[in-house]
Parts: sequence; structure tokens; C-alpha cells
Amino acid sequence: MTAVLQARYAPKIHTHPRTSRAFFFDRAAETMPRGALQKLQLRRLRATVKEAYDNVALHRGRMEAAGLRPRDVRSLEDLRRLPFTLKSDLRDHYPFGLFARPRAKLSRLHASSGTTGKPTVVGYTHRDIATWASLMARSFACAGARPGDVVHNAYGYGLFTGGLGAHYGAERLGATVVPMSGGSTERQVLLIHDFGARVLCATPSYALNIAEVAEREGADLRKSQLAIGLFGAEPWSEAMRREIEQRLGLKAVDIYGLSEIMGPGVAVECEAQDGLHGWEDHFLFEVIDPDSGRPVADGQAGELVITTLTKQALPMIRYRTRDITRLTRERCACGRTHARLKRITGRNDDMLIIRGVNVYPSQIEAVLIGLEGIAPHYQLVVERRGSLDELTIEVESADPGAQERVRHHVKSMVGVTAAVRVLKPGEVPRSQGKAVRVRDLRPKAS
Ligand code: DLL
Repeated sequence: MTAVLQARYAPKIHTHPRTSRAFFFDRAAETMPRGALQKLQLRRLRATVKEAYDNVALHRGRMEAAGLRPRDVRSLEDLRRLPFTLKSDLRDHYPFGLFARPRAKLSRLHASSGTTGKPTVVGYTHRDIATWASLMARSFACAGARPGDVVHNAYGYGLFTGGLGAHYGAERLGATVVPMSGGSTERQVLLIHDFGARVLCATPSYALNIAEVAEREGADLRKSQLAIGLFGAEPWSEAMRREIEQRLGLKAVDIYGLSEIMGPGVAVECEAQDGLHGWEDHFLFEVIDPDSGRPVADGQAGELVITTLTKQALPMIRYRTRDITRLTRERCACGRTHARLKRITGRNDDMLIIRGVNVYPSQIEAVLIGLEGIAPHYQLVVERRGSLDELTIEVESADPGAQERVRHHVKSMVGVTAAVRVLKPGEVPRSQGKAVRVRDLRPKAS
């Protein structure tokens, strides 16, 4: 970040609006010097590996097959000798097979449906829930939320971790939570306004939906108390961030997490908005080459792999997230010492290969949002013609020249040739949670 930007952000970053004191939820943990952090990580890693080995047949079997015992983990580098865990392992041991604690000792279950087969089920002990709440509280504070704020929580409540994860975290911070969930968008607009929400929690696509409904209703949320949006659960682009910031009049902060590891609050941006701090006292982050499985250098893109350090019910050893990101350990302007993940551009399995060109939906999104007169709602339709995959981009516009403009800009900026279907305003389905960006009509492999 340039000195000018640092100067602009510095006074705001950690200053409590009412006390003008630097504000961290857990200053000692968040600013822990690297040496102390690594010591803590190693102690916790050894305990986690032992728990997993002693209590989960899959982990014990995999380690034995690799000729490893828990006591062989003597340094943080030894992490690389441990076998990976995959999403399919959770499915194959459905529902509770990877739990390290008896089901009766758990206080909660969550699940995600996914597109194929059985859901992935995750469990939490009482302590896991408390840890999650404090990591979410830390994440809220890192994003700029403060005790006493009204937090309007539009993440879905239920088996999805977004709603309850944000809810417990906001309460733990000392905020006043409005447990809205998704849907009833007109009502959301009214309550954001009337209850004086300072913080909005939603998926970025739903935040945009809220903005659109507010504009239609003639409610100017830019004049409301809203100051911070905590947006995540799906990939989104820098262009989308600017669009939401402008239309809702808030600072849009990126938050990342996944149910297999915990839920929201695994990593979050600080007010510098320059990468997401991954909470390294609770998780180990690696970025690997998805083909070879070998770690890539800091700054290089690859698949994020996470090991939990404090989870009791569902310890995860080298979980392959399929999410693509880059890791940086450079010092951050905010003073936190924890490594940062760069914006998660998409998932390995969301990547489309169109005539040999790798395309992530977020790349197309960035182009569409930059175009005048094209609404920021879109879907990508993938079909198979002969042996080739074809891409059609569905957008909304009232401009007769939209089709050619979109085709041209996508070709020149993403490098892919796509057909474009222009729909009337309002015709692309709106999201109330995670947006469906891709309609894959290719025949399924049997
Ligand atoms: O989406 C947890 C969450 C809730 C995160 C609310 C943030 C806010 P799952 O439903 O298990 O959990 O989906 C996890 O969503 O592996 C990523 O592919 C994607 N994802 C989550 N956050 C981001 C983000 C929740 N900030 C999967 N940017 C992950 C890009 C994200 N993708």
C-alpha cells in the first residue's frame, strides 16, 4: 500500500469511534510475534495430530500407511509429511465418521448440501462453538465493527454456517444482532434503516439484491447508518466490491470460511482491504500446486490447504479446500502479524475450460460490472457441442448494443469466446444466499 493510502487509512484502522483507542478483539493473539506464534502452532499441531490419530480411524489408517506416528511431528515442517484430507473423505464417512468425539458430546451439527450426493456433515463441541464465536468476534472487529453496533445478519440461519456463525460472533463482540436470515428483502431494507444497522452481513450477491430493492423502493441506504459490510461465502470480484460500496454507501470487507474447517471467520480482511488475515493461532495455511500436491512459494497462486489447531469434534489434517488463492506473510499496515490470503478467486471445480482457456466466473463478473448499462447480475451457461464446451453469458440490459459489447470485452479481457444472451432487467434470478453463477448443462459423466 502506498504511503498516501496508509496515511488515509491509518487513523481509522484500529480506532474505536467512541474512545479513539486502538481496537482489537484479542490484541495479544492478533499481534503475536512470529516466533511465539510458531511455538504455539507446533504445540497445538502435535496435540491435534495425536487426537486425530487416537480417535479417527481414517487419520490413523492414513498415517500408518505413510509410516508416521504422532510423535514424528516434531517441527512445523513435518506438517508436509502428513496425508491430505479430501471433501470425499467426509462424504465417504457420512455422517459422523470423521468425528473425534462421541456424538453425545457434541453440541451442534451443521451440513452443506453440495451439488452431488450426500451432504457434508460437521460437528462442534461446546468449546468449538465458543472458539468459533471468539474468532468471529475477532473477525468482526478486524473488519471495523465495534461493541454496541447494530449488526444486521442476512446470512441464512439453519444448516448453513453463515447465519449462526455471524450471530454468535456478533453477540460475543458485544453488538446487538438482528437475526434476519435471507429473504423478505423489502423488510430487510426497512429494518436496516429503522434499527440503525451499522454492519450488514450477507453474501455479496445478496447485498447487491438488497441495494437493488432499496433503490426500487426509493429508500436511500447510503444515507442510513450502514458503515461496514461483512461479505463472503462465495467468490466475488474487486469490481463487485466497488459496485456494492457505492450503492450501499459502506465499506465492503471480504470474509472467508468453510464449514469443514469451522464456518465463517477462518480469515477476514482488516480495514486496509488488502488480503484476508487467516487466524494462524487456530489454523495452519498452506498453498499447494493442485496437481503435484507440493507447496508453492508465497505469492504464487494455488490450492489452499488448511489444518485445524484447536478443533475438538472435527480435527482436520491438511484439508484440501479446492479454493484458489495466494498467501503473503508481508507485514500488514494494521499491525496484525497473521498471514494474509489474497482474494479467493474461485474453486478448482468452478473453473471452466472453454476451448482450452481457463475461466473463473469472477473474471467474467469483473468485466460485466465495468460495462456501462449492464446490470451486475449474470449467469454462465455451459453446454457441450460435439467435443467442445461452449459458454453463453446471460446478462441484463436495455441497451440494444449490449450483446456485441459484452462479447467483445469478454474476448479481449478474459480471452474467451462466448455467446451472449441479453435478458430484460430483472430476468436473471436474484440470490438470497450464495448466487448460482453457472448452469452446467453438459452431460454428467456416469
Ligand atoms: O460459506 C462459510 C461462510 C459463511 C463464509 C459466511 C463467509 C461468510 P460453506 O457453505 O461450507 O461455508 O462454503 C465454503 O464457500 O470453500 C469457498 O469456496 C466459498 N467461500 C467462502 N467464503 C468465500 C470468500 C461458508 N470470501 C466455500 N470468497 C469455500 C470466495 C468463498 N469464496
